[in-house]
Amino acid sequence: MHAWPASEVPALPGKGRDLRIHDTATGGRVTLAPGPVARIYVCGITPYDATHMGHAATYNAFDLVQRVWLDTKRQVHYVQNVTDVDDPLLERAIRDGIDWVGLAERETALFREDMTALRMLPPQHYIGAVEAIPGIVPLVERLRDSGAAYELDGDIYFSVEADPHFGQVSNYDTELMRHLSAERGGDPDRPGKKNPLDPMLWMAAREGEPSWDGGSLGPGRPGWHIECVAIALDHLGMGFDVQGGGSDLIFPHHEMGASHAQTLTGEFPMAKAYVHAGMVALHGEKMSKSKGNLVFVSKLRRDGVDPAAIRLALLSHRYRDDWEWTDQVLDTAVERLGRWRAAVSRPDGPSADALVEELREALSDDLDTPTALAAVDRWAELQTAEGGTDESAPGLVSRAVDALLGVAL
Ligand code: 5CA
Ligand code: ZN
Repeated sequence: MHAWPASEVPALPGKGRDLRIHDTATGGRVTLAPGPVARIYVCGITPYDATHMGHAATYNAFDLVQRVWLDTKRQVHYVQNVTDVDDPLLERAIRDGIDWVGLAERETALFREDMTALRMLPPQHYIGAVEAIPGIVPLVERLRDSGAAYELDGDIYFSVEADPHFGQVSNYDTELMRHLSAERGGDPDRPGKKNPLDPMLWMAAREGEPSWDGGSLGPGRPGWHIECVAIALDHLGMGFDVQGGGSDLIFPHHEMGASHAQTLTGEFPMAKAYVHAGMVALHGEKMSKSKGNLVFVSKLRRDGVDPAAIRLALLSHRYRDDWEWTDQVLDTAVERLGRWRAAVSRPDGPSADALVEELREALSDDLDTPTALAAVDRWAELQTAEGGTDESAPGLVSRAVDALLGVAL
């Protein structure tokens, strides 16, 4: 699939700092020091509804990770998927009486537009589940042939016991795993499974549902976790730097994905850090397509809200925190954007060299965006109150805010 156009990332004077980020697997901070090419996989959307603020907040977090790396003069190799066939997508298409392929294409197109408007850097490889099927089939065959997977009435399940490191991404206890598995696409109560937690790798063709040639697996479609693993291993290989997504993907998705990859390769770990963004809520409940309590990026854009203000609203919260979307959050961002734009539109101002270093320090400190915004606020305040004589300062602030925060002033 094609991704979306990249906005330019201005180069800043000096050099950025290495990223210290919270890793779910170890429960602590890790300092990421990738080679010249940093590798990141971020789980993409299931395209059955438009991009909401929760999605945008999660993609914002991983966009910042890349901006920190780019500021250290590294290249970034970024891969993202689109879950363009899965139960919720098929269910929505049936509910609305529309073709599931058309639904996925329409919502993916809208997602690209939203990401472009928000100045999110595009992945180099943007891969749909459907187009990944030819690569998924041999992986499932290998797992089955090595005894790490088994058949149940034509479906193929992964055996979690095959991975000695199973459980080391989420560190959840069995009871919680079972509960979350039932809630998030698993089937812990299906009779005949070796372990209730075992996830499906290949679902045999069902009446009335799309299916593909699965070679020795028979016709069917892939499970959710193996989709991301096949794409990640194909384009990044093992031991990549960051596996990213929202905290609702910690279990089962990222736990199972890591186990699939580790069992397939015999290497550990799949990723150097498992990074998870908090959940954005609306009216006290997690924003989710299935609940329908949503604020869409595209709707705000249609209402004339500047995408830079939407982005500033996302940045006003620390990525790991759960937070609530309110009109106030957006109003504050609109007002802040106005102040910042007024401040950089003057021909000179107070020196911004220290501000660039403050931004770098804040972002490298587990993406501390509230501290970063406060630093720009202080420069803008000084500019308004006292001004300054540095002719390069307003331009440098614009470039730094663009390069490090993705906000065009
Ligand atoms: N296609 C799968 C991943 S392979 C999926 O989870 N799709 S999704 O459309 O449901 O979510 C896309 C991304 O947005 C995921 O990283 C998910 O964790 C994140 N996300 C979903 N809802 C929220 C929310 N309310 N707040 C923050 N992030 C969210
Ligand atoms: Zn995924």
